[in-house]
Amino acid sequence: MDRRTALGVMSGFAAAAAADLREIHAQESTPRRGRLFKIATEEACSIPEIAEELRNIARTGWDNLDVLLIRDVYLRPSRTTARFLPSLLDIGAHRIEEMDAHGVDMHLLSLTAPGVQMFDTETAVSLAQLANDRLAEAVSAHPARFAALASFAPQDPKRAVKEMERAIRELGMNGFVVNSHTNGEYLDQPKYWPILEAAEALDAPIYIHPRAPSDGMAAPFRDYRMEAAVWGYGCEVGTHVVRLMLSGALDRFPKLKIVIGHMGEAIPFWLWRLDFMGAPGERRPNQLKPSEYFRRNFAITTSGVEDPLALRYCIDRIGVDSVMWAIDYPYQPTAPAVKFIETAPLSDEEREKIAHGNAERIFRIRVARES
Ligand code: 1DF
Ligand code: MN
Repeated sequence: MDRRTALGVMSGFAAAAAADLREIHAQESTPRRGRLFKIATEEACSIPEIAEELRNIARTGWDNLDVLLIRDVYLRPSRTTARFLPSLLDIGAHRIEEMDAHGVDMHLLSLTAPGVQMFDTETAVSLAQLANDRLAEAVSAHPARFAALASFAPQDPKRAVKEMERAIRELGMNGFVVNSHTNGEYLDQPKYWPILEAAEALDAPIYIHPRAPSDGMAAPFRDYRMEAAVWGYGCEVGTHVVRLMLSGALDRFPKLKIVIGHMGEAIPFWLWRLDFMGAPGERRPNQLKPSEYFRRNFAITTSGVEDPLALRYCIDRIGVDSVMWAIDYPYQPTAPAVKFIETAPLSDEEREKIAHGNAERIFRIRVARES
């Protein structure tokens, strides 16, 4: 019996004394009573066929920043990266054991960065389909534990739309993942609008997940491994989001929902200045203020930012209904992410929304809670 049911049953007793009610309210304001249901929303996985293609890319001399991490994970794993590939490839028993060990109810799975976006068009189209089929299989094998985002190949927007429709309508997937730029291009460009239009029409969110900065802004990120999660990923996705807002692309797709990780990739912190400098005017086509797009079209996840001050700031800035919990498995450890959502200074209502309620609504995840 979960807490809500328990309270419901209790409130049915006409004789419930005022003292008992005070007791219940006192419990409500303490951080934890019943178990917190948790849906982690940026959880990476892969399939052997894609790992093999990435290994091929790692063997080339391609001077692209993503190749650095691809080499570390797929070709020459180090002590710190060795566990990534086996964890990514497991979309079954071992992952669920790990979830159980930490009290994580569900993973919203997504194909790990850079997805299919570094492949030639034909390879990208067919591997996106294959990955979607495999993820859908994993979900139907464990519907209480997994939900999944679909991949598509932005390299071919027309076939991307076809795959997006198949993924939602036939495979029942929960939205899409795109790993930021594709060959240095961003989704605000009109050639990609069919993708934005399809996501809006399907009422399915696009998760813009990081990859390393595109070639055009790569140079300062080439030292100290700055291209990766330490700084480059956030600059890349933050830039993508600012482009979407200032281009006015979102004026055409007012209902489009975009999700970004890492506590909003610093965008919430920038909203005041973005509004001051980027308000509608003569310089650019946006009809709304950046903060208006951000509140209307975006939601964020906590993936890998376990900072209670940043969390409180984001809730106050963009509203608690737009914040979701994530681990970023297997790149980030599960235990601290769980501890964070269970102990962060939040009201009960905020905690329930961030831990699972918002994800259920935004990604249309149907949960099978055991009682
Ligand atoms: C890393 C981080 C790798 C994230 C990821 O996928 C990733 C990393 C290749 O630190 O190596 O998704 N992340 O989202 O922060
Ligand atoms: Mn990630």
